[in-house]
Amino acid sequence: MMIPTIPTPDELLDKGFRRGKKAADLARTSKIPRHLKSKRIEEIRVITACQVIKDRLKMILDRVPNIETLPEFYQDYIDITVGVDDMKKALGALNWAYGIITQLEKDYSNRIRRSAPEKASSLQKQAYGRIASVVNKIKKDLDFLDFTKANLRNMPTIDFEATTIVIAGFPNVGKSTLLRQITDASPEVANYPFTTKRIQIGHLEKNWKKIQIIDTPGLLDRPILDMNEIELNAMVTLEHLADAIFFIIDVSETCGFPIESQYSLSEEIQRIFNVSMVYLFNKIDIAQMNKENQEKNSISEDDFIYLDNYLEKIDDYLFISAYEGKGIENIVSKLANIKKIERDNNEDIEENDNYNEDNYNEDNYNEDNYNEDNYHEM
Ligand SMILES: Nc1nc2c(ncn2[C@@H]2O[C@H](COP(=O)(O)OP(=O)(O)OP(=O)(O)O)[C@@H](O)[C@H]2O)c(=O)[nH]1
Ligand SMILES: [Mg+2]
Repeated sequence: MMIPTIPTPDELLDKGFRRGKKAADLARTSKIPRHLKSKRIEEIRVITACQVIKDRLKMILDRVPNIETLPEFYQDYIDITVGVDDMKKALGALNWAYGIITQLEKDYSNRIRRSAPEKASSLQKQAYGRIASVVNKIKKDLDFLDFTKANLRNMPTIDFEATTIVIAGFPNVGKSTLLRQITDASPEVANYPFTTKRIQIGHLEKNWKKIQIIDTPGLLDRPILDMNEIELNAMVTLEHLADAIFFIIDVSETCGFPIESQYSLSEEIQRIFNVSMVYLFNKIDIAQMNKENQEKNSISEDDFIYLDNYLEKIDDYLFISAYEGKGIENIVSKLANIKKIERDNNEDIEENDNYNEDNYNEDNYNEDNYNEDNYHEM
């Protein structure tokens, strides 16, 4: 997600005050009657500083997409990554500052205009002091938005039109290896759990159908409440995007987890998400088979008698070696048969890009709050 560069309070004030000075210098050279000049200069200084600071705040408020209009997947993603409520609070604080500065601009330009010329300069200083105090009050909000910018920079770009297959399974079972095999994506593969920390997307086309394959971080067989941010990323993807789940079970158990726990996770996922599931029994190249069979080129289900308990409970499965590319063509033909699930949250992203004028428009600002002393921790 594109969030504009977020200034620090000092940067914001520096820029405003520098531009204020410039405008004042310009006014000094203009032809204004002498008795009005000092007032005019200070009025212009205050107005310019306020305008510059407000413009910057408005630019940020306008450019950050309105979270509520984003597809639910993004909303949840943002919530897990930075926290939607915190983000709204930070934007609310910027909006508050915008309102106060608008008011200060009006108040002080009036006061300077009505003041005695020798008072103009001290009124301007007073105005600057108040502007600085307002801007400094939103320091933690600016900091937070800067943190948000850094964290959402790599937010995945989802194609909401494409049929979406989500690859899930325990850590280290070969999910990313599979994504590499069947798409153009090149996620990191390593021989340790939790290599993949955020979702990875690969694309392919089959029978003119756009298919998007999402590789997720490994999940453990444990309650959702115990999951960390990395695992929640996988769950949110399953919830909002999966038209089918390709669940990988590492039959070699070299991932470090027994088949039984892997299978039990698949049941849990099936229970939570009512989406069709294809089981991919992976790493057959190193799975335990009897000696005689190991020498054969082709593998038959008879070689995996020890999996019978599981196989009799499921109807859609394949034996594969993601590493050696065995069984991949069967997966690809399965992909072609997956039907897209129509979800009401698959809004067009273009539409969601319309900026949040309504939410952060100064007109909506409550007049009662136009006092920086009323600022509560938002
Ligand atoms: N022998 C063999 N090794 C495999 C196979 N598939 C994956 N591996 C290996 O298993 C290890 C883990 O593979 P990854 O693709 O990173 O597994 P992952 O499920 O994405 O793991 P996380 O991202 O950590 O959850 C790597 O060392 C792979 O080379 C396979 O079919 N056969
Ligand atoms: Mg991985």
